[in-house]
Amino acid sequence: MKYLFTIIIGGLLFSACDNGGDKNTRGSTADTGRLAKATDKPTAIATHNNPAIESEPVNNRIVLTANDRMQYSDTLFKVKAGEKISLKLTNIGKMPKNSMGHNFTLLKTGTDITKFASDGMRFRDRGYIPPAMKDSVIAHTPLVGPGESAQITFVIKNKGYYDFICLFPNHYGSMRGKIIAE
Ligand SMILES: [Cu+2]
Repeated sequence: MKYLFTIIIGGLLFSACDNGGDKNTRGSTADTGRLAKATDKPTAIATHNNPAIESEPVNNRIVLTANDRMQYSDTLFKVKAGEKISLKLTNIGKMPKNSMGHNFTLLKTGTDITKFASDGMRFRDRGYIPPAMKDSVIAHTPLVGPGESAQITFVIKNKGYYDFICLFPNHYGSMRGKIIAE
């Protein structure tokens, strides 16, 4: 079923962008491999009558893996706002950390993802988080190399749609997803 969700979301992203969205960035969606233009607009999947979103279970324990093909294992999570969320990210790849490290970075609604990720590339020693935009981060893990895991806990105070990305340089095009807090 997750594949189906991703395909539906990918399709929505694609059509949302065709109507004048951000045409500057594009990447392959994580699971389908089809090309989709990236957007930082929350409207991309913010359709409350979308059956994929409706049927996604609410779970504040997130388990995520990342692989050598720049993919997360899942790109849509639904959580309860105002309650503790635990997230475990495991890098199941084999490539060295300095060429294929991964992290999870959850951003506040309205953050310019393209600017955040491209500015962040210059700040390797800060985990690729651009200092001028660090207030846009709700939570993040450190970068994890092959076989490594990182576990964090955080709270999303307000209901809404939130983007998460991998901050390793040039990964955010395909390594991105949504957390819906309700
Ligand atoms: Cu990555």
